[in-house]
Amino acid sequence: ARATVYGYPRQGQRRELKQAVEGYWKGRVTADALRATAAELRRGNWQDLVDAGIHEVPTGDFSYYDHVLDTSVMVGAVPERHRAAIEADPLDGYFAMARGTQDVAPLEMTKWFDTNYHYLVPELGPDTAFVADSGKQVAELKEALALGLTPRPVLVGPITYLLLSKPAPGVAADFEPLTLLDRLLPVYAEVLADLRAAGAQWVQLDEPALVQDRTPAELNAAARAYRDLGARTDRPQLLLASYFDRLGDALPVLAKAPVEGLALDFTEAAAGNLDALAAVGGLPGKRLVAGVVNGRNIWINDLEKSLATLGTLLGLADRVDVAASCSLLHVPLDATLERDVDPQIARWLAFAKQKTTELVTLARGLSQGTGTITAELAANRADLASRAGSPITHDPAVRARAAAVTEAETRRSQPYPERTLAQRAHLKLPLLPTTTIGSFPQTGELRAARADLRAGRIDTAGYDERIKTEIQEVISFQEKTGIDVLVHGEPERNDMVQYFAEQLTGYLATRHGWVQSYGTRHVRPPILAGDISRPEPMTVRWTTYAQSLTERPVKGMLTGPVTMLAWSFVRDDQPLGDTARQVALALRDEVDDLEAAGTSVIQVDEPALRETLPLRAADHAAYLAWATEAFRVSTAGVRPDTQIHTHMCYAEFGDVVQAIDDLDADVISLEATRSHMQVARELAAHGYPREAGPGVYDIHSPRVPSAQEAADLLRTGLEAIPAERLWVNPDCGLKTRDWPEVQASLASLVTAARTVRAEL
Ligand code: THG
Ligand code: ZN
Repeated sequence: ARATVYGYPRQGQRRELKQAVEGYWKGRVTADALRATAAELRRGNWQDLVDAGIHEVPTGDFSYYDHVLDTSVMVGAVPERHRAAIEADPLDGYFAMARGTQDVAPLEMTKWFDTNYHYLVPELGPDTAFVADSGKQVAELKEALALGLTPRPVLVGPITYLLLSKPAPGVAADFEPLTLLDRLLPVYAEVLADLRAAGAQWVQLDEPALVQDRTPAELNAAARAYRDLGARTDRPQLLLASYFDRLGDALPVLAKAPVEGLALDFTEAAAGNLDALAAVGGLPGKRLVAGVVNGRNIWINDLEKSLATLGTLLGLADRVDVAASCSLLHVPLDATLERDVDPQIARWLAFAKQKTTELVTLARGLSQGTGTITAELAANRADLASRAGSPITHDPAVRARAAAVTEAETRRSQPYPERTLAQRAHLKLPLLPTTTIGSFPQTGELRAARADLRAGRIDTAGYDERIKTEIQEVISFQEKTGIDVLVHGEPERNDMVQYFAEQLTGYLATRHGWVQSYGTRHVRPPILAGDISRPEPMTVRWTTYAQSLTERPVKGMLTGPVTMLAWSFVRDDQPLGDTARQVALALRDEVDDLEAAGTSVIQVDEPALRETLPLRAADHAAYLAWATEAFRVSTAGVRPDTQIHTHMCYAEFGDVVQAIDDLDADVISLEATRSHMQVARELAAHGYPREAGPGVYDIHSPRVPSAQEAADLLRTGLEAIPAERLWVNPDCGLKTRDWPEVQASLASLVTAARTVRAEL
């Protein structure tokens, strides 16, 4: 048995790739310097892997921006509008597809399965003509060979590639990219032949789309694809990789495919794969790569448990290798860089480097006997015991409170029809009230103030003064513009999850724990390590300060429990629902404190509710039950006349409309501008009974909407939602926009609301 990985973080220890790519965009870094930085990062990663004892290293997993975009280039799926740019300069054309230019729109971006990584969606149509371009794959393979390594190129498989694609603009919406399979397979065959000619022994084809619910036709397509590719003689050995969930009905299909190896996820997320593999009689004659180390969380592995799983698997295949469940792209690079983390807790953490070491240890234990890893096993046992027995993971007060939550505490004291009357009497808002989602532009001065505070150039009092000045400006601007429900603008927050994580006991922040979100953008997810409690109020001070400046209601702004979990690394030693409930109770105290301090409108954002939906429909109901209950636990403690808002960012609500209803929020704001109020119609079709603010200002674009456009959107909204229940707001927060755009756009929004009010 040997250890291997499917992919590694690309950005470098100090995010060198981000600096180089963004420098190239700004003209400060030449193309040659960018290429040199990239080659050096790849070399460094391979060296780390080899030094750790990995035998076969991944190649082609590197990317300047996104590996799905790289696949589009590899198969020649370049949209018409980007073709000229690619022909003029392949690198600039590549970035044009990723980011757009003055004249052409980029590809759309969406989440890679249920991770926080975003890929660029291929655009295909009946006229798409694929052409093989194996240049990048072959070049990286040769780079690794020249270093004397044993490379295994990693490709997005053809089925996953097509299933992640969408109809190009102008192509019928019901066009199915999978119908292009016969055209795509020869292109993959050509790339495989090129890789073999260049010296590849094995190629990994990633097919994570097969862990989602698939129709028999889709499974047939997968069977056909691998019969075709498998039958070609001019190819390396093929390793078909799946991860993120169980394969289900796809498992027998892949087990029968004429390929030489299969990689399966054997972590808890994919429970069922082990039994299913045994049920099909294993993989006689094949190589099995066993993903026993979780590749997407940051906890140390239970080595003995993994060895037990691996021991079972030994009987089911010719050769068993050890891997992480998925690419290590989804975890930060190195836990030893986190010098601020309590040394006690640091022992529980494993980032990409530490996971690699775990894999090598497991492979040694499996092939040479556990006697060769006794020291590692003893240390691992001690670290696991330290975590299991720690007061950090077991706070009796938090546990007792979570266990004692009653059904009544998960429900508002009155139903919405009664609450809305009380809220109207209390808030006295006009019809079609205007509001914003919460954040205002995060200016250079604000970031500088935070940097000054961190560096000790200003003290807390000096920082607080800067925040107060900003809040005064934001409040006075909203009053002048004529907004009805104000916000304080969140100048004190860096990130909507990190800000709360820093103030909750049980959470820890990292300093270098960057994970790629999309392109050159990264997040540092906080680590939800223990039982969660709130030592003191987190937002009350700034909200009440803002309220003291105005007669109009100021909204309290919180991040909801589901989003707090979704954008963190969560503990794996208890059900997610239990963790969500602890966070919900901490937030409930904050909500109650805001109310007691005189806040009449409180918004609890849940942008991640939809994105955390499990990959398989069979798992949806259980997730939505705990997720919606956690939201209600956090918000249900308030009086009937206190108005609870929530906000979600993404446009596709189809599968969660009932869950949105189950949140029982009084008002929900949603992204709707680009889809021309589609969500308003979806909510209406569902019979959504409460208030909603489908956005009328697209904050993802620097474009300022006219009052006329915003009014037209409102009139469209009114066709679905009655005036008594319709709010007027932007699609999302304003923190990424500049002040001049925000001023002009909110003026349009208020004018539109006044115009349409006058028509009622
Ligand atoms: N917070 C957290 N997770 C998230 C989001 C968030 N995941 C999903 C979504 N929002 C991701 N979107 C972004 C948007 C912008 C950036 C990253 C992810 C970004 N990052 C800066 C960069 O890489 O330059 C770094 C920001 C920083 O210094 O903290 O711009 O909102 N937790
Ligand atoms: Zn949003």
